[in-house]
Amino acid sequence: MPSPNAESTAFRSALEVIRAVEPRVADAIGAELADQRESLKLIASENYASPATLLAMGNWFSDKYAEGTVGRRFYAGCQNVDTVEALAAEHAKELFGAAHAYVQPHSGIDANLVAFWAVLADRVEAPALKKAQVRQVNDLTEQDWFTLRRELGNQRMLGMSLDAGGHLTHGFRPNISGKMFDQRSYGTDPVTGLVDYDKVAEAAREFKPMILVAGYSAYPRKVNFRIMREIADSVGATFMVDMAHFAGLVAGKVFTGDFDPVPHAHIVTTTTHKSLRGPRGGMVLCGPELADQVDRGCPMVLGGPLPHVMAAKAVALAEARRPDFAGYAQRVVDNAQALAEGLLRRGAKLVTGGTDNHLVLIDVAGYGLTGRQAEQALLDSGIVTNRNSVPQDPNGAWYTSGIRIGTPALTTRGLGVAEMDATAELIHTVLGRTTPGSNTDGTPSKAKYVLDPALADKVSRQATDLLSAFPLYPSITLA
Ligand code: DSN
Repeated sequence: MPSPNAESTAFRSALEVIRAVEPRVADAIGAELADQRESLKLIASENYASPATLLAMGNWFSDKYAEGTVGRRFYAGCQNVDTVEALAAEHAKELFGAAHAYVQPHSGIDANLVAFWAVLADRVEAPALKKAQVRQVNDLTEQDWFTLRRELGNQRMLGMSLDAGGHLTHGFRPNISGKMFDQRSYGTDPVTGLVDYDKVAEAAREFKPMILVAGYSAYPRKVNFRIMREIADSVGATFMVDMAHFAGLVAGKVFTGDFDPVPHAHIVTTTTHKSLRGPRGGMVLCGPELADQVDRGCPMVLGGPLPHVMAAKAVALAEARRPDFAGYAQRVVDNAQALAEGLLRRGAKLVTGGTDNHLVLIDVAGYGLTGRQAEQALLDSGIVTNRNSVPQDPNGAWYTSGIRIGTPALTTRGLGVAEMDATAELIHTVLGRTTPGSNTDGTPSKAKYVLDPALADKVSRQATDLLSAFPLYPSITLA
């Protein structure tokens, strides 16, 4: 344990030094801590990294270029970067039981791109790949992309549809993955909201993808990766899992057996900052057969690695290997289930009727609202969430009909199932008392809403009261 005042001293000193150069930055950093302390953070993809993780990012590693891999760099003087990159990879391998870990990706999108190119490089004939690689990606027109896809053999990717909870990077057109691959999606059962493995198998048989992707950012249930691997094998697909959202539940051994992606997938990607509670960044895990291709991520796909973030990954992964991380991971799920039960008891409509992971998706059409109206009304009331599509969403991806809420951040803060019931009450109160607004010409608006400001203030105060027993970073005082 650090000495009692070490964390406060570290952050206070850092701010003092920053303030001497650009006081507005120091003020904004302080204000961010204050805002995070005061709000009920229910964004399913956010968390609170430890002081040690945060501090590991603010140092001289930021100044170092280190293209290449451990012991094989394109720059001299990388011995200390080698130390932290090797440590992060070692912790990741031990934590997840993976043969290989590549810890350089700067984000989840980067990790997925590294994985896609590794699979393409492994499976596409070398001349086609070489031809495809000679272009400057930034200059490509739609026609160029069409040609490039053709040169790559029109490789196919099958992933979960966006409105069922899949992610943009799983082959959708606004993302580069949708330009690299011909994409098709599998959805969820219209009645249960659950993945229908028979339908996935049917889609795989028809479409014959090169890559079958599992993983989600808004699906509130477990996925059976053993079955998904069998489907992939039956059509000769590479099975990839993007576990960005639930990596903390895998690390904490809440998702085991068929629900642990690592033993079942050929390649697994993740971010490190969501339920895993590390610094912002990404990571790829794989077996020895894809390791060499994955390690070419930089410069194939990535810019120079961020050694300061790899240092923080090493710290956070070391924390996740401690016994108490399993307790945190279990509480994340217990809390999500308590929140879901609290909402259901009060009459909310939830996609799939509940959760068995860290997130809950409220279908706010049950309150007569769009996701955008609900998100803003909750924000006015001190509750930070994000709007999200629901399956077959009639309001599209901008207005949406859903609110996604998640428990990793509040769980890290120490809130438990009793506070989740209180949180459900606050959410239900706000949504139940918000009504859709109108445009100036009297037509119904999908964005405007009516909420009594006095009620929003009251709920805000209740949220602050709820949080007051669970101070965020209690060891740190900045003033
Ligand atoms: N933006 C992340 C999320 O909120 O789920 C996924 O990329």
